[in-house]
Amino acid sequence: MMKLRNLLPFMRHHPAQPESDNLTRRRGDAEGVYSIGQKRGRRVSACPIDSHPHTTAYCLLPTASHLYAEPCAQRGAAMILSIWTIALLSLLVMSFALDAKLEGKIDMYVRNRRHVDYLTQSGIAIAEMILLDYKNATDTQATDEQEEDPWLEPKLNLQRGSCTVQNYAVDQGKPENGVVSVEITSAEANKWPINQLGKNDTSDTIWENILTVIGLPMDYQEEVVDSWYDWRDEDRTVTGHNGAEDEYYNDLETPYKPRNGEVASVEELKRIRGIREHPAIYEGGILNPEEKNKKKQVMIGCGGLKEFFDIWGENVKINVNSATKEVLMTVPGIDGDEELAGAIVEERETGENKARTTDDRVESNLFSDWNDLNTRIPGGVPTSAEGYFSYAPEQYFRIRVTGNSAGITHTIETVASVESDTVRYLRWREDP
Ligand SMILES: [Ca+2]
Repeated sequence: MMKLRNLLPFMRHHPAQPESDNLTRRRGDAEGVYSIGQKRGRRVSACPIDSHPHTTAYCLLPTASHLYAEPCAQRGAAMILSIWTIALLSLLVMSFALDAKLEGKIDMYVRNRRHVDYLTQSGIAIAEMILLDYKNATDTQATDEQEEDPWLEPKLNLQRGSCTVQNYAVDQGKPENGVVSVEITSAEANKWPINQLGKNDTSDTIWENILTVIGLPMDYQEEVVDSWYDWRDEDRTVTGHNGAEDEYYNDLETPYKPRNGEVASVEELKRIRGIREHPAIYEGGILNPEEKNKKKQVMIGCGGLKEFFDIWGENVKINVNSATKEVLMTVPGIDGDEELAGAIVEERETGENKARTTDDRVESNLFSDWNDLNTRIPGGVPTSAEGYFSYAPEQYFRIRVTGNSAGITHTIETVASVESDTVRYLRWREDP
């Protein structure tokens, strides 16, 4: 406003004396149009009688408004300058307002984001609380006690192999302040621990069962298994006729070294001989897509090898209470018996053959031990399978925590090892 006031004097132009003596009306010009004389060495046209001046000329008309004969060009320029100034000031004010609004939004986002971070940290705390105590939870706890321990149900579920806490409001009773979800799954014994399957008879059986269950023809099997043994073992001696050590991998178009040790991820299987040429063995899908005759194409089922191996776990065991039917089929002793594996899955879900107690206690349908398993499955389970079963998760778990507040979501995915009273994180990823 100050600037605007400063400009006003310019808008009120002080006229100079019209240089009428220097102006002559040109004969023959259009009516009312005058010309400035030659004093300044140039001709400039002026406005018609009934219109306002709009050129750089002086007004020459003897009307009331022209009595002072103001220099119209100068007055117009001042007007334009003032309009521009007002516009610029307005823009400045608007930009300040926008900045303030933006900063407000950023502040709000940072606050909400921090809030969601705290929520996910609370989720991790909930996960740890469940992990450190799930083994102590018993299905004989009365329903009254269940109300006292809000985490009893997830603890009991975790004994089965996994549990979920959905949309838990950390600020009790106020979900509008944000919710957190926690998923915990056993990271061992749901699949075979790949690094423990070095060259031996048990590994031979498990590999054969897996390759048969996914539908890999016998012609391909030896190459895959022997190449795996060579990839895993520390020596450089080729196993059988179809194994692969340095010589094989050196001759590849892009050579690389075999691991000759423990793999860091199951995905490494894609690099070994026999599988690198046929990705479907790992991924599932058509083994030989180059075969145009569809009848001769071979389908690799059950999602391929990736669904049968994990890197976590020290024991060559499968959790009978949480593994999939397909994985149970690969246990030595079950040896691909789909009906038997199906019966195990059905019984652990329905508990149809489980002896019932008479009170209203929360009961699990899970198998508690070999005897329980063997007696509840019609016809029993082959004894040779006994040593390959576990009945509860032991040490490794995958945890996924998702916090959600004010439209902001934050996720933590981690693999944890639970040892007595400690949770140790082996992998930690945020917003994967
Ligand atoms: Ca080797």
